[in-house]
Amino acid sequence: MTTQSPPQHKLSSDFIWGFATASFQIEGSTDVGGRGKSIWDDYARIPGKTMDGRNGDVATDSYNRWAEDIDLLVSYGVKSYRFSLSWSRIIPLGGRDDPVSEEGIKFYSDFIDALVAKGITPFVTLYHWDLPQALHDRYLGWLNKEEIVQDYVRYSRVCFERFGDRVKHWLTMNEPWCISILGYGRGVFAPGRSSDRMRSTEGDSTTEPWIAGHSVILSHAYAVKAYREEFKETQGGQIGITLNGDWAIPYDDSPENIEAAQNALDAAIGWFADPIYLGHYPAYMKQMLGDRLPTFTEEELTIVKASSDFYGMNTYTTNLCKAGGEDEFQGKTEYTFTRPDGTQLGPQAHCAWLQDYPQGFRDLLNYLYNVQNGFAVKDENTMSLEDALQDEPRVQYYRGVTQSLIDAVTKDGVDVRAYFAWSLLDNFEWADGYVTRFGVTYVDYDTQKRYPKDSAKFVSKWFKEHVAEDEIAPKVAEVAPK
Ligand code: GBH
Repeated sequence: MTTQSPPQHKLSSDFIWGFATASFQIEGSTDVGGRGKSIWDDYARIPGKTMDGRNGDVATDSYNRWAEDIDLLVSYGVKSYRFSLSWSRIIPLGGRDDPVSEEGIKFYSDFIDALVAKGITPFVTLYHWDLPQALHDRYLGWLNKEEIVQDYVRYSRVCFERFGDRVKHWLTMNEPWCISILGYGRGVFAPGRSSDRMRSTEGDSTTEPWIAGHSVILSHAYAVKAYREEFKETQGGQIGITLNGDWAIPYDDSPENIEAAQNALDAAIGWFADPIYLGHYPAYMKQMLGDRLPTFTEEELTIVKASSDFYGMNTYTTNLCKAGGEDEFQGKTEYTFTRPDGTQLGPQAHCAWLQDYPQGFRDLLNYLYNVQNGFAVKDENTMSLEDALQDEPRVQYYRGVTQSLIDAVTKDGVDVRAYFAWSLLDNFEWADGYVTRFGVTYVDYDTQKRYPKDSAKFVSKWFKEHVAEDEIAPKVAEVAPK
């Protein structure tokens, strides 16, 4: 019997797809199982920090309902699930000399076992923003390079030791730009430090974001070094990082706006991608920040360079870029969705920063690969359940994204290995509280009942149709004559 190679328009049979979540956004049960506090626990309780004044104490109750979440994943037919571990569940006080919580280990270990038993590949993020509060109290967390690198590497090592027999796909950090800029620059995410004294009593937005970012890069790189030296040979997994950034297009043809689009990419993506993949910070970052940009020693650079086995990218939208302004967090570039002729780039999401523009996804993919993204439907929080489940704008978003994905792979030859849609569930959307919903599954926060939306059906059907069957064991139906 001969096996047929998959049709040109399909993704290869080893293409990984699924949905993503993060520990603090779904688990709840923040004071259960010996968990220590994270920086989001109390931060979300401060009046004004979340849109609806609500916090992550319950979230989607996935600490108790994880078996139900796995049933959902099975019903969607996913190959993989991307989720994050809560550092303070595993090491309640976070530090390298602090005790490991066996209860925390058991929670994730049981969860991983259950995923694997269902044939779902765990894709594990070590850090998705929930720093142990004790590390912030002791030494200001990411602002203290010497301390945090050692504590992060020890935490990572515990995870490799305890879960690495079953977990073969590791992400060190989720979105260093968000950790640094939103936590230590704009001050809209925990720990909420900023020079803006309306927002925060502490912080210096002219230096701290880049100090924090530098610590994140080094922590990532030393954890990867530990994995490669101590675990990779026996466990055989892959490890990398997930950056975030949206595609940037010049507002018009003027040379300064063409340059602005490149500056925006350098300030959002190049800041982390260039050291990790090329071994240096982007020239524009040095030009913009001068000696406010920390420097790597020669030894550090050898560890940072090539410290990711793949390129992980979270991307949601595209910005039109105009030169000007003083916003260093965007590379002194102004973003807009309104074209010179007054039209909009695409349909508007619930959040101001997000419009649907699938061509930008394809263009970005032509640079990068291994991707996650998602869409928040406008006013989904206030509509009826019935209406929310018919989430046509999200379906349209994923229709565009999947078309761009397959075009990038089959027409442009981009080597994309995996795709995760954000998110499996509506969940605690950080500063937005529960107002903004990104899930393909609707969560009724009164009952915690889960309801698949049309977008879940769309995504799962699309990947089932567009990922080739395993060539080694083709299904009978495919080889039998009709
Ligand atoms: C993802 O980040 C997060 O990883 C995930 O936890 C979250 O639920 C999901 O987005 C949906 O938001 O206007 O200056 O505040 C996506 C990247 C970058 C998107 C920051 C929102 C807001 C910039 N995010 N951006 S600002």
